[in-house]
Amino acid sequence: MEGPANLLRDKHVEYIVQLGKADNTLGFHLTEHLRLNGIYWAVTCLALLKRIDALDRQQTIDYVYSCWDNKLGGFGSHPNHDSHMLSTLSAIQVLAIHDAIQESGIDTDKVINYILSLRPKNEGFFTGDEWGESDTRFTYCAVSALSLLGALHKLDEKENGVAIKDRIVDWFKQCMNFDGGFGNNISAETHSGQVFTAVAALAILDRLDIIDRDNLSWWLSERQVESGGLNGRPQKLEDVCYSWWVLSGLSILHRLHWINKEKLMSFILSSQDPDNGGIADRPGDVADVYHTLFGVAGLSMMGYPDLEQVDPVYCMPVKTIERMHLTKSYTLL
Ligand code: GRG
Repeated sequence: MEGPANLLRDKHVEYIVQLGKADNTLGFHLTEHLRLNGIYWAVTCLALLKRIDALDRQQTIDYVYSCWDNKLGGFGSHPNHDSHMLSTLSAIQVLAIHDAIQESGIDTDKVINYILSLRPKNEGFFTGDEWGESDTRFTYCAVSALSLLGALHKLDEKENGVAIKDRIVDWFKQCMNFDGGFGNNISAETHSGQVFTAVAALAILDRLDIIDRDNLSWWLSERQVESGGLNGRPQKLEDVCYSWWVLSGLSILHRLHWINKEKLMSFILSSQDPDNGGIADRPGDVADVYHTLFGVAGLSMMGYPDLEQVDPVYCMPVKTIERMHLTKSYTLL
């Protein structure tokens, strides 16, 4: 495979920093709805590259605060955008990485209540916003954000005699397929992105017992194709982002060694842009910050030298999760 043999750290840092400065481009304005997610991908990636200082800490915290709706309690992806579960988790993650949840000035009780308000009565799933779409992604976001906010005990509360936590576990059980994996809803096809959300949420809830580890890990390890890259489901193209969605699940299930690490590392490194920095979905494509984070996070899980270790449950630096005393069981290479 052609392409750089080593991680182009400085190029990736420069690439991420210049993204924040390109605010006079059409692309910048067209991606407002993803801005807070983008900041989470950028900050986490810089932290894993040990260069978190490349983006100004105070400016980042102020921007996150400006996305907070102090009436509703959630975060939109940009100031004056509607609150959403995805941007709310990204906001909390960025603040947590900067150890700034308290310092930011947000009222965490309001955020917790916003998240809890997105679970329909007597259900075990959370919606993305008030319009009611359900997806395992949003349930993971709720569980992860509540845990980062120290509010997981809220899920012990009972509703009609059943603890909310048990309803969530039961819902994931219903989303489980014959191959051991999970789709985005009940009866939906297994997809490795959704597998991450289920495995990581169940890890946070200490309920991995409902998973058949060998069956699911077999399905996950079958995602590696000839090029060394991983796909998200059978018969699909390989993509660098699955280096995160697949490896995180294998790591939490203690089966990370079921992947050919050398071939996957080489696939990720070949997907770097040697001129302008950043990592693309596959070699020769255009780089973006999403694939840059998940490529670097994959390398970190596989023990690439001189990277911060990434926590496979939260997709945040291990040292942040250890500081918050939230570490779960997993293996890294
Ligand atoms: C904190 C890491 C983190 C995540 C928050 C947003 C979220 C929770 C999880 C997303 C999980 C997910 C569904 C990831 C997959 C995204 C993806 C690349 C989807 C592509 O789907 P298709 O059908 O592509 O377009 P394939 O590769 O299947 O052809």
